[in-house]
Parts: sequence; C-alpha cells; structure tokens
Amino acid sequence: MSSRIQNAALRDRIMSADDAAALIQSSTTVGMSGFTGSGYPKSVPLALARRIEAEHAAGNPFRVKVWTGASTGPELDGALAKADGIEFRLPYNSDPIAREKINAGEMNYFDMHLSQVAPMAWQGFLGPLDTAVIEISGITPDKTLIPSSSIGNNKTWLDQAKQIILEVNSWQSEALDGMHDIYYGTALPPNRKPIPLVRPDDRIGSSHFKVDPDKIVAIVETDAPDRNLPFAEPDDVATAIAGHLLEFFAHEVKVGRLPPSLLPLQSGVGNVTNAVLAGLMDAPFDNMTAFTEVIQDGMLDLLEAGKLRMASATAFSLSPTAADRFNRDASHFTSKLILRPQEISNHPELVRRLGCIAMNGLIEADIYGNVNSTHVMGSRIQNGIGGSGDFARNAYVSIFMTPSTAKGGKISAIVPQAAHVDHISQDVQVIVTEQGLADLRGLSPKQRADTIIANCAHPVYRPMLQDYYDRARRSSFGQHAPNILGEALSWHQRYVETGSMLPANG
Ligand code: 0RQ
Repeated sequence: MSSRIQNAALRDRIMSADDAAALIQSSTTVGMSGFTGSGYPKSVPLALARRIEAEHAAGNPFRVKVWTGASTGPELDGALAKADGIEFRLPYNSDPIAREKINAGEMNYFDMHLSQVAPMAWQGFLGPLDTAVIEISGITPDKTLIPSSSIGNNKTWLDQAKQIILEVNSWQSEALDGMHDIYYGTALPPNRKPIPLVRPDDRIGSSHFKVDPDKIVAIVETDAPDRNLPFAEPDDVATAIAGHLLEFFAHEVKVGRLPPSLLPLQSGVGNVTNAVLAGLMDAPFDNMTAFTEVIQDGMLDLLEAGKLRMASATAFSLSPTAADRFNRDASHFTSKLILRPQEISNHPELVRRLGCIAMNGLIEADIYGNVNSTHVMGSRIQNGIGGSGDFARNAYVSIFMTPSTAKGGKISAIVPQAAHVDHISQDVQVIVTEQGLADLRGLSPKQRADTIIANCAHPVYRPMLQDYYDRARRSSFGQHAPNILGEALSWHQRYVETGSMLPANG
C-alpha cells in the first residue's frame, strides 16, 4: 500500500490521471487547489488539457469554469489556457498564457478579494461546484486528508463539490502534517460568530480536512514539485525601497506608534517585497510575527535566524532552491508555521484585530494616493487584486511600494490620475519608491499631492506632475482634489499612442 494512502478501502479509487480527467464534463465548474504555485494539482489538469485538445480536434466544444485559491502553475492555468479550455476563471491569475486570453477578450475572469471567495461560494453567488480537484499530501487511516503546501479554498471546494478527485503528491514533505489549521466554525449571516483568533499563533481548527468519502471518485498518485519562479537578487531600486521602509519602521518604533517587535507583517509577493524581508534580517527588530497570505523565501530566512518568531499564511511561495531547503528540513519549521484557509488568513476581522502591517506592490498611484494594482493603462489586467484589498483596508498601516518608473522609464508609476482604482486614497497610508517615502496619514488631498510628488516621483516626471498640479490648482472645477478632467488621463493616452508617457520633445 502506498504509505501516503493509509486507508485500505480508498485504494480501490486509485486510477490514472487520464481516467480521472474523463470524469470531468464540458461546461461544468471545477474547483482546484492551488495558491501562488503551491499545492495545485499537477497531473489531472494536464490530462484534462489533453482531453480538451482531442475534443477540439474532433470538432467538439469543450471548456470548463475554473476556480482556485489564487494563482497556480503552468501545469494547471498554462496547460488549460493553451488548450483553450477555460471558459471562466476566478479569483486570481498570473499565468502569461491565460493573461493573454483574458486581455484578448477570449476568457472571462472574475478578479476578486481572496477572502471573499469561500463566503461567496457558500452564499450561492457563484453557482454550483461540480468537481473538486485537490492536491493533498496524504490520507489518514480514518479517511481525513492531510493538506499539501497550500490551503486556499480547499475546505470549501471539498465541502461543496458534487464529486472529488484527489491527487496525493509524495513530493510534498510528510512533515507538513500538523502545520495546518482548518477552521470549521464559519457560518452564513445571520449566524456568524466572532472568529476566536486573537494572536497570529492561535490554533483554532483541525490539522486535517474532513471529507465525505462517498464523494471521492478518483485518487491519483503524483510525485511532482511545486513550481514558483526564483526571486531576483535585490537590485539597487529594491534595496533603496527597502531602506526607506526600514527607516520608517525605526522611526515609528522610536515615537511609540509601533512596538519594538513591530506588528504582524503581511507581505505581498514579488522582488520588492522580498527585498524588504531581506532588509529585516539586519534590522533591529526581533520576535516579529507574520499574519499574511504567503510564506516567501525571505520569511524562511527570518524564521531560521530567529528574527521572526512565527508566521501564519495560507500557502508557501518558495523559489525552487528554498522549496528544496524547506523539504530537507521541514520538521524544523513545523512549530513556527501555520497554514490556514484563505478566508481566515485574509479575514478583514482578523487583519483589523491583529493590526497587520500591510506591504503590497502597485502598478501606479496618482498624486492623491489612489492605487491601481491590476490594470495597465486602465484596461489590460496584469494579475488581479489578490489579497491586497483584504489587508490594505483593514491594516494598522497600509503601505504600497513600487519602482518610480516602469518599462525602462517610459512609464511613470506616479500619474495625475490612476487609470483604474483598486485601493482608494483612504486605504493607502504610505507610498514608497526608490526616490523616497510619502507618509500620507492624516493629510488632506492637496497635502498628499505635495508629499507624493516631492518624495515619490522620478526626477524626470516630477516637473511634469508639478506643472499639471499647479495648473489644476488654478483651473479645477473644485479645489478639494484639483484635477483637469480633459488632461488627467493624457499620459496614459500618450503611452498607448507613442509607447511612452514622455512627450516627444521631453
Ligand atoms: O511587467 O514582467 O512584463 O516586465 O508589471 O512589475 O515591477 O516586477 O513588480 O512583481 O512587484 O508586481 C502590482 C503587478 C507588481 C503585483 C504588481 C509591470 C512591470 C512588469 C511586474 P513585465 P514588477 P511586482 C498578496 C498581494 C496585486 C496583487 C497583490 C500585483 C510587471 O504586486 O500583482 O498585491 N499586485 N497581492 O513592467 C505598466 C506600470 C507598471 C507596469 C509595473 N505602471 N505600467 N506596467 N508594471 N508597473 C499576494 C497575492 O495576492 C497572491
């Protein structure tokens, strides 16, 4: 018997990925595991993509609706998008092939707050779920499931799906067992109760998923790695951003607005946020905690060095090297890590109660501090809002970080008006670029504009922003948040037409 499947009766359901994929019908909804390249099924989606390609070659339409935790890997989103097999996708995508299909108008995509996915599924807003395809790391003798390297929405998919396909992945460390905390106390209004979590290290649930064994129609055995991209070594820009932020933290501790161990950290994914975590290695803050979405490389380093006492998240997001390191020595981390369902890891009630320090990336911010995290030039989706909104609105302090320019300087990350807004100015308290940091707390719109232009804009774009703002101060319809309506998006229009936000003679 495979040591990972400890219940003899369930062994009858072991089959090939192709046989399992044959149980999924066209036009149905499939809820898959997976969150930032971790814990997604690696074999059934590939088999499903092959099946879809064969059906298309035979002239038969075949597409499915795909729900997950967040982004996944190339074997799931990449393969299914390439086969033109996804009719509808939620709640987050970062796969380049799927992104192209979405931006070409060929795939419907519902980009949503990650904490809201499970509640909306329970509320019935998303429609019925036909099949769950969930990666786990083992099945216990009493038919409970040992989760894998991400939890995401798996609890909800297992509870709601009409049929369940399990992938048991023996690549995942057996030491993951015991690291998870699956809370089964959620309910629909008017029966909701407070979530009994008051510290990031509280455990409030069980370490295994419960499942109705009668719904399990297939079990597929795999031995395949999670796939996340390696992080770049912090460059000068990322290091400068991290430096400004660490100085800010030191100042906040000095004036008594943050405790010496800071408050629970939330850190988005990406090279800049990873550089901040690297900077925290040498910073004078100890006994830190994290209440966040994903555990990236920098957090493992902080845990190993004892700077970070513990971290709570819903998934790992480790580079291949860090994933190998984790798998070699996972038991070392067991007592310091908790993985939870994303409706708990990102819950607004908990983020507000714990007072998280939210640190996220942005695409552009306007001079008043409205932030666009998702849509390039207001219309092309990059990834999605992910968990940034869950944390930004409810954080103790909400920080957004970015290089001051993109695409080799042809785009300014600080613009007169954001072409799409994910985070309104009230949810954006600090903006950091390599140029400096704008602390916007307690400032009026005009004070915010002065600070952002002076501290965050790139020197090439700063005079252009100042000129726009000065003219708006004279001619705007109102003087609360001055704007020139016919010109506010002209930088974006110029980029679309000429490939640069800089004027031809600029
Ligand atoms: O594109 O790869 O084609 O060159 O956006 O930009 O500078 O590498 O930065 O990886 O930190 O991503 C907002 C996208 C930043 C990310 C965003 C282009 C740039 C590049 C990536 P290329 P960088 P990052 C918890 C939190 C929303 C979700 C979130 C994100 C690419 O942080 O998706 O916060 N956030 N989740 O060239 C045109 C601009 C641009 C631009 C950047 N102004 N105009 N293109 N780019 N700025 C995690 C989860 O929820 C899972």
